[in-house]
Amino acid sequence: MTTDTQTPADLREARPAAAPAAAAAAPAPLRIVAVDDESFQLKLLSRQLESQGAPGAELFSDAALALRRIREPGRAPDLVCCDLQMPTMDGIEFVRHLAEAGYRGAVVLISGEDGRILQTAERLARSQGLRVVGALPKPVGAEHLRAVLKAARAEAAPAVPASPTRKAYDAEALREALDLGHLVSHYQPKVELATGRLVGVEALVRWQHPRDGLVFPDQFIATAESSGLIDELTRQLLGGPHGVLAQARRWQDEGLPLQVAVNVSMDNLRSHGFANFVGECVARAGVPPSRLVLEVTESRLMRDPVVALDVLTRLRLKRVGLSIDDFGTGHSSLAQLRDVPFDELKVDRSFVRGAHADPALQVLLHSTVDMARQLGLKTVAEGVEDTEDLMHVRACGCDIAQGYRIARPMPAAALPAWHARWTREREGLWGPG
Ligand code: G
Ligand code: G
Ligand code: MN
Repeated sequence: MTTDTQTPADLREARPAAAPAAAAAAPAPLRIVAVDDESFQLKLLSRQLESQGAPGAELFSDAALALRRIREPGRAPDLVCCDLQMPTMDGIEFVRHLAEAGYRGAVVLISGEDGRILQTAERLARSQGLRVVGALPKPVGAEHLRAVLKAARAEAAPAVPASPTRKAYDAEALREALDLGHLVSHYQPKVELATGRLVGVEALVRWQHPRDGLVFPDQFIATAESSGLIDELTRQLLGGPHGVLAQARRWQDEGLPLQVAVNVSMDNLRSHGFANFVGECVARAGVPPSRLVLEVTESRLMRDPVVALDVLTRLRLKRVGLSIDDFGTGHSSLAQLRDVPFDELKVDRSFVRGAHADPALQVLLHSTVDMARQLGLKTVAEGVEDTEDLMHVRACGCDIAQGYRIARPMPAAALPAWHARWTREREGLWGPG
């Protein structure tokens, strides 16, 4: 019915904002600004850049002067390299000013400090919207620098205008979408790390907007919560004729008994009726209750923790799975683990991505998995984006993995073709069997 049914699933899930910049035809010379209080280091860096095909960097030993240069209208550089340890204005402060100035180019952080500081600085810069293409320890290696320049060139290439269709939708539009059945679930596979086998999916809501195309939940879930529509949204997605449980039943009939996970909002847990509703839906679908997992994030302050706890505990008594989502981000706290009878823990993707190369993340991941095991919880690593991370979460003893390396969320109809491809790929990664 809608126009995007012809679009391949993978393209549909490639969000506008995440679309990679088109490859530049002929690489234009990069305009580079480098900042370091030590002039020797500056010259060294400048020479290294030159030998990597990026000559003519403008060098500043004073961060304030560099900022003034960067702010010059119409002359923004493509790449800013900055040292963290500087006496008058340190790199953290410099980066904050860069973000405030609306600088849109690439950033490279350089430091002789220990790796944790560099990584924290990198996260800090990213969280302010800067495009960090590298964080390099001193002395800067040629290999590192080459990779960083490549990334900076990709960033500098004429980009697709950022996220053309991002906007927030009001309650009225959402109400209509619910009535018209425009909200659908896409499904992201979850694979068992011991074998690589597909064991479940997470349902993620999408709005098939007749005019704007595929709209993602960050553009309407908050509205659904604040306008009281979240209950109806969840009920429709879970128990509706095209809902997640009906789909679980279809998979079961096809010999694929997949566990289905559904995200619930704290607002769903404010009425005692929710546990009964879920119980009825599961019974009507004709799947065992343990086939369903509800993922809970404490996205807002629990308004009535007693009711939420009552609902969650009754769901567990009915054998519905409960998962603590985005674990480690502060929304999900140890107190919740203490109080709620969860049986699955989803490690937030910020502890997963790049963990194979980050000793601090490794410690956090290992100890989270260890704690979960002692509490009898399964662990799911979210946000597994590359093979290194996949192998790393497997080595860490996580039970299940989910992420773009395995598959992006997709319509149910696309799952069989993906599954066939994955079965072949799995042999390569896990061996036959
Ligand atoms: O792909 P992604 O953009 O789907 O999801 C973004 C966020 O939206 C995630 O944090 C996810 O938990 C949340 N989300 C996705 N689907 C639903 C849903 O059906 N209900 C609720 N409450 N949140 C959802
Ligand atoms: O908060 P929750 O865990 O429900 O959110 C799931 C979100 O994570 C969805 O928006 C989903 O599209 C997204 N997601 C799934 N896999 C990956 C991944 O490998 N990398 C990133 N960056 N996001 C992912
Ligand atoms: Mn989730």
